[in-house]
Parts: sequence; C-alpha cells; structure tokens
Amino acid sequence: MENPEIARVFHEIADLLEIKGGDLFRVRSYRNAALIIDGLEEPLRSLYGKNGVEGLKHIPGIGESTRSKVVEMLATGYCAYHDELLREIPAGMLDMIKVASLGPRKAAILHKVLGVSSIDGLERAAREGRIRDLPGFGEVSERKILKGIEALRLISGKWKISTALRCGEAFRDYLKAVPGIFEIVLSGSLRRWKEEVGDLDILATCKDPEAVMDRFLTHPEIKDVLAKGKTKSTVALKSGLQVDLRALDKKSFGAALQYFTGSKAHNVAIRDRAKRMGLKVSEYGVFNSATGKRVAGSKEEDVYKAVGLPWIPPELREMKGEIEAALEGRLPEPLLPEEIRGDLHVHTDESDGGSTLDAMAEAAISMGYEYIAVTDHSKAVGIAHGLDEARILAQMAYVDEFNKHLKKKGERFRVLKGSEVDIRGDGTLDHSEKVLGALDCVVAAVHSGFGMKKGEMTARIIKAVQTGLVNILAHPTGRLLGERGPYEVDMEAVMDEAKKHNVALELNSCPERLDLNDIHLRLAKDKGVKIAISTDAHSINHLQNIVYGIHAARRGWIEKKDVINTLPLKGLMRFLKKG
Ligand code: DGT
Ligand code: CA
Ligand code: CA
Repeated sequence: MENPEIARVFHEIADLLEIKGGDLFRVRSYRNAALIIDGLEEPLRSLYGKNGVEGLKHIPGIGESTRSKVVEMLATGYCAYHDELLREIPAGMLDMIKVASLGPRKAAILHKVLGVSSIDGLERAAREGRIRDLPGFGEVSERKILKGIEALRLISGKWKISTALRCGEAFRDYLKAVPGIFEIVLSGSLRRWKEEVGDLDILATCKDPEAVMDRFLTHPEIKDVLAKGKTKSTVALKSGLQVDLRALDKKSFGAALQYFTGSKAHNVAIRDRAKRMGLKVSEYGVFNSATGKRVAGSKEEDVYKAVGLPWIPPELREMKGEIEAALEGRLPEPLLPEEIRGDLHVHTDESDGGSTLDAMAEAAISMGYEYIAVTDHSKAVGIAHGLDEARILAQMAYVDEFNKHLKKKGERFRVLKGSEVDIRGDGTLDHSEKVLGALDCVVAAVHSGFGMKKGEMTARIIKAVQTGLVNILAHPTGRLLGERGPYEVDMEAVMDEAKKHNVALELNSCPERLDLNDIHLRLAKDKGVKIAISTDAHSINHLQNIVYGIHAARRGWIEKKDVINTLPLKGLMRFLKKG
C-alpha cells in the first residue's frame, strides 16, 4: 500500500470510530495520522525499507498504535482493525456521512432508529418523511439531507438500472416530438444492462441535429447544462443523474452505436483488431486506413462484419472472452423473453405481498406464462408476516382448489405450491419436513445474520442444500445494491453442493438485487448448476421485472438450456422432484 491508501484507511477508521461513538481522542489521532501521511513527501514504504520501524519513528503525529498499523499495511496490504470495524458498521455509512449536514453522530442515530445504512436507504427515509420526527432532526434537516444527497450524486454516484432505464425511456418519448427524428437509442452501460450505471448515453439521428439539441436542452428536469454543442451535450438532471446526448447523421449511426455502447475495453480491442486488418474504426464509421474509404457505418452489424466478427450482443461486451468466442462461433445464444415460461418466486398478500394469489395468477396468465410458484415467507420472517404450518397448509389447499378451477375452465396454467422458507441461523429450515415434502417448489433463503463469518455462512447454506428438501436457493448472496453488500460465502462450495443435490440457484431479477451477479452466473454455468430466473414479485407489477433478470442472465452467458423456468410444466415438475 502507498501513502494515499494508508491515509484513506486511517480516515475511514476515524469515521467508523466516530459513527460508533468511540473515544474522541482516538478519533482525532487517526484523523491526524491520515492528514500527516497525506502530506508526507517520502513514501512510507521507502522510509520503512531503509530503516525498518526506526525509519517511521521520527514522523510527528504517528504514535505507537498508528505506527504498528502502518507496518502491518506495508507488509500485508490490509489493516485488521479497519476490517474489524467494517464488520461492525455497514460500509454504506461511510457514504452517508459524506452527505453535507449529516455528521457521524446523526448518521449513527438514523442507523440505530431507522436501520438506515446507505445513501439509498437515507434517501428513501427522507422522502417518506420518516426522519423529520426524530429528536434533533425536523423538516428542515430532512430537506437538507435530500439536497445533500443530490449534491453528492453529482460528483459520484451509480444509478440502479431500473432508475436509469425509466429516465432514459422518458427522454426517448420526449425527443420523439422533434420533427424529422429518425432513431433514438439508449446506449452506454444501460444498453449493456449493467446492474448499475454511471450516466445515460442517448444517441439520436435526425434530419436536423440542432433541433434535437434544442429540445433536449429545454427538458424540464434539467438542473445544469454541463456542456453544450451542436451535436453533443451533457446535462445534469435535478435527480443528479447526468445525461449525454449525441445527435448524428444517419450514415454513422451504426458506428456511433457501437462506439457509445462500449465497454471501453471492448472498443479498444475492436479497434486494435481493425488496425491489424488495415482498417480504422471510429464513432463515424469504419474506414480503410490506406485510402480513407468508408467501408461501414450505418449499421452496427456491418461494423462487426468489417472486422471479421459476427454481431456481439451488448450484454457480452465487457472483454470477458466475447471476441474469442465470437471468432470461434461459441457465443452464447441470447436468452429470449418468450423462452421464460413462468416465475418461481412470487409473494401474495398472505405474507408481505400486495396482491392476492388470484391476482398474481391472472397477471402471470396475461403475460403468457404456464406457471407460477407461490412462495410466501415462512414464520421466522416475522416482519413479512410469514406463514406458520397451519397457514401454509390452508394455502396449499386453496391452490389445489384454484388449479381445479383452472382445469375446469380449460386453462393450461398452473399455480405451484411453494414457500420461500427461511434458512435459520443454524442452517435448519423454517418449515417441517412434512410440509416441505408436500410442496411443489421449495425456495430457500437467508434473511438474517448477514454478518456471519464466511465459514459459518457457507456451512449454514450448505446444510440447507443437503436436506434434499430444497429446489431453489434464492438471492444467494443477499446483496441489496447501494444498500448492503453480499454476505460472505464460499459460492463455489455452495454451487458444488447445489449441483450434487439438484438445487438450482436463483437469479433474482429485482433491480435492487440482481443476485447472482454475472461472475457467479458464469461460474454456475461452468459447473453445470441450473439457474431459476425469478422476480421475487411482491405485487403484480413486479412480475415485469423479469426483463432485468433476462438481460442479467445474458451478461452471465446463461442460455435457455441452463434455466429451469424455460422448461414446460412437465419437465419443470421432473426437475423439482425431491429426494
Ligand atoms: P458508465 O456510464 O460508467 O456506467 O459506463 P459507460 O460504459 O456507459 O461509459 P461512458 O458513459 O463513460 O461512455 C459510454 C461509452 O462510450 C463507453 O462504454 C465506451 C465509449 N467511450 C467513452 N470514452 C471512451 C474512450 O476514451 N475510449 C473508447 N474506446 N471508448 C470510449
Ligand atoms: Ca454511461
Ligand atoms: Ca457518458
């Protein structure tokens, strides 16, 4: 580690201690050490290298305790004390205290009283008016917090894909009104369906590019115009999200789309390849380097064709082997929405859902599905009004009646009897073996004890998998984007066990989760572990979130054959058979 990183660790220790309400003298000594190291001319590494610990002794403001941590970081690259504090205090709180007007003391209160531990959580609490009534806060401070968050997002900030997509679609509709507009496409990381995006990149082709710019720059949500040109402008919206718009000529649309879709690394590789072939690729087209003659540009497919490649789906353009796979004809077949035949993780108003079982089924039927599994929470998840044995048995009887009724009507659709059974702290399941055995689809998940050590968490989940009573492991890492990181778990070990016991891993399509992520999905595919793409819907509208799951699956190179809910009902029931 170099000076700036070491200083950052000390800063964070000071912040964490302050949030914890620790001794102010210690807070100050860490903060001081950070400042001193930040201003140090010579790298600590070389001071230590020359004279060992002696070399560090003359630095004023670095005492015994901070010195030993410097030595530890130089030697091992990390600081155990810092890690220990981070296990106690959610890392998201370090972001929270960056919100102007919210110091560590107030952040600690919000965490303690409202359970808020991230910027997103803070924003939600403020918007819902839950902060104003706390002692020491009030309506003014609530407003200040929202302003502070907005300002912070202008500098940093990643946006949930669902937020970015909604905003992008609104812009698309807004720009449609321009006379002579030809195409409006959302590119950048959004077109690659990255789970979080930095900004929006919109491309538009029009007879009159200036007319597009004029309308764009008068959008009512714009707070600041950051750059303004005839064909390219950048704005910051009131929400803090930035939007880039490029207005283009039709003939370079394909090349621009390829360029602005990225990723940067993928583009660099495409350009290098082109260069070796005597071509030059830019956002304006593909040109012969020697003659300058344009060889492609209006269609994206033609850009790839010009460099000897088939078109590569945007979700794969992350430099994770897609160019080699394209050359060798082994790109994954993109999973299609119509290949999904049902949803295997949905809630009803029997637990914490907002819609009835009938309404969920009806909505699923109208989506063209063949089945859903109703998977309400089990009793351990008290805040979700989880079902005890009597209530789940009653629900199962209701589902039988419901299905009989469907059959009578000649409907092919079926509701599967399911549960999102809680994996308790000790790895046991929160329903009896009898109930679990009688269900069609058992979805198991962790809902508590997220701070467990890796070994313990792995053993806990594996124990549940080994019961032979589980069909699907839901949201396997427990992350909530922008709110809570994944819990620590040896995912490879879990996958190996899941494979052995015929348990599928969920790709939870909820945009706050998208769990498993692309890296884990590829690992699952390599291991031959099946995937269930589910929405975890808590109301009929959430069923539409499946689209995020489908694109996330593509990012993980998952194909139809890897996904259990692409199976027709009969085949699915064969997979779900227990024992
Ligand atoms: P983001 O916004 O951080 O989520 O990620 P992107 O991929 O949307 O990145 P952004 O908005 O900075 O740029 C959009 C695309 O434009 C990017 O994916 C590739 C292309 N691009 C931008 N800058 C460069 C560059 O310096 N070199 C190359 N080859 N491509 C670039
Ligand atoms: Ca972008
Ligand atoms: Ca951009």
